[in-house]
Amino acid sequence: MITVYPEAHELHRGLLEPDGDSMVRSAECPERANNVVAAIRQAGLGPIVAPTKQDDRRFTRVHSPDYLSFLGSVWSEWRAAGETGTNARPYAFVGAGMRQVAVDNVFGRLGLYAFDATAPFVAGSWRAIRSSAEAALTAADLLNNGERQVFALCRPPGHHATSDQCGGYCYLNNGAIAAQALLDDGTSRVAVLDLDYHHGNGAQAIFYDRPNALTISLHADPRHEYPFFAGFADEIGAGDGRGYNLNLPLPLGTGWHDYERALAAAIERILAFGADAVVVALGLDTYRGDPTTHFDIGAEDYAAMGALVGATGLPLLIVLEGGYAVDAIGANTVGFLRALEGE
Ligand code: OKP
Ligand code: ZN
Repeated sequence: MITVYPEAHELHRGLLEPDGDSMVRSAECPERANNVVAAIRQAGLGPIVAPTKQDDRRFTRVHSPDYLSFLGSVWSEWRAAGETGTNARPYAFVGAGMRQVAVDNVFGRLGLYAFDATAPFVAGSWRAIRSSAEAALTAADLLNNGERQVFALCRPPGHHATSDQCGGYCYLNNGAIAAQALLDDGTSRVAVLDLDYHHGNGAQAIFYDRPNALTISLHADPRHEYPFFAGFADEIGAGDGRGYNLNLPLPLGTGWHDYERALAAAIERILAFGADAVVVALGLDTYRGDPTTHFDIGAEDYAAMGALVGATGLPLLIVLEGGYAVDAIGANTVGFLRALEGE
């Protein structure tokens, strides 16, 4: 299997997040991707290639042009405003009854284009964000050229990003951008299967009214977990897309036995839909050793998970999402990927 690895991810470093009364190093750190690529190399999984440069127009198939331009300029706007902090981050958001309006102040712009405070920008963020999405697009092109399974080792992750907002460590929605590229280049029906611990609200929102993109997410119940305000079972799609979004919220503490049943139901739906390709948003934060989450999936279960997904026999584009047990993320990713091929 080919891995597309955006080494520019390392420029997105020194991220901070709130913890109690302090700001601490973010769980979303460069070591995550470094450990995954090292494990893939060590396992001899296949070639590791760099992403190819991509045109903005492939991003604006999914994201608004003004949001894309914000991502590219926010760091210089931050510096031009005289801000000296290493992390540009909003403190104000558009609340109910307020106006979603373009303003000039950089904090206003940060608040307009973010739905939470966990997607900060540092000096090198934009190059990393772009490169991560380019990895997903390169993987889509490889799939279009006849590869059956391709892994986009994306960092930063993407599945929380909507058409015009960042949040939850995500900026460009790598998986949705790849899914749209597949549709644009000849795939009739694409499924996005989100296996991250957290709900894939981004692809859900982006494809909510579309019947040619089936979005499915298995995740911790939003009544107890981030992102809290999306991911409930009654979100089924709207308009022409009604029936083409499936949320499978699971209780905290869910182990492989129950996860497997939900995954089997998801796969059944994908096959009934008649998907021509599947984008898998692979989060390794379902792991029981993950310091930030509360599922009970063991290291050995990732092979079973990969085998189930691989048994669809469909072309697969896997994008990396979360996973914060830094020492285990490499082995767990390789366990999943290896099993996909039926090894
Ligand atoms: C991203 B992905 C602050 C914790 C913030 C944000 C969770 C983002 C998950 N102390 N947690 O889906 O893995
Ligand atoms: Zn997650």
